[in-house]
Amino acid sequence: TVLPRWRVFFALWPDDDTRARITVLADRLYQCLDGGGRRLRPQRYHLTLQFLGEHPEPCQPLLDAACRAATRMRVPPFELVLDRAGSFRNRAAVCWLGCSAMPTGLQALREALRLALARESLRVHKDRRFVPHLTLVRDASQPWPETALEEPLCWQVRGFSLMRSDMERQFAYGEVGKWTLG
Ligand code: 2AM
Repeated sequence: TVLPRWRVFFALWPDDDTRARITVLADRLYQCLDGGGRRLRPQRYHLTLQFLGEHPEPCQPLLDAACRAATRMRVPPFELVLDRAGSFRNRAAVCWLGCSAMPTGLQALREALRLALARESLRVHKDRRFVPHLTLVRDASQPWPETALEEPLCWQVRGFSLMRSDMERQFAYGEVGKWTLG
């Protein structure tokens, strides 16, 4: 048997300016909230849209079908407001930046993606309730308390990516495809 090696997922990757602003905000949160753990490097900041699960590489048919689905979609660009920080109750070691209200544009993109994937007979994972978040810390010794940010961060989302994460190489990320909204 071939063991799963790749995590496959659609995600939003911040543009350089947004990533720089997230980094400044993250540094402030690390100082205020502490809690220890491993801080993610800014190049790894992302928000997962749909998780397609763990698969043995190279899983080319899956990647091809996911690319076809993404190529067919038409969803307008939107704004994402990151206005809170916290941890999940059931995954307290993960500290993140998130949204207090579900952005309608994000909801629309997720739903369009789900439908397009279904037409390719691909199912998205539903083992986790969708809570939009951008992970900043893993393996924290203390969760971050629910925190409302005084200065919310606005992210103009203009595209999305299909990614794979190599579970045997420190979860190195590879971009399988990238699409522009609109
Ligand atoms: P996380 O940051 O909250 O851990 C690559 O692992 C990406 O896929 C991460 O953004 C991770 O979210 C997400 N992810 C991993 N397993 C998942 C699952 N079962 N359901 C949804 N997202 C998942």
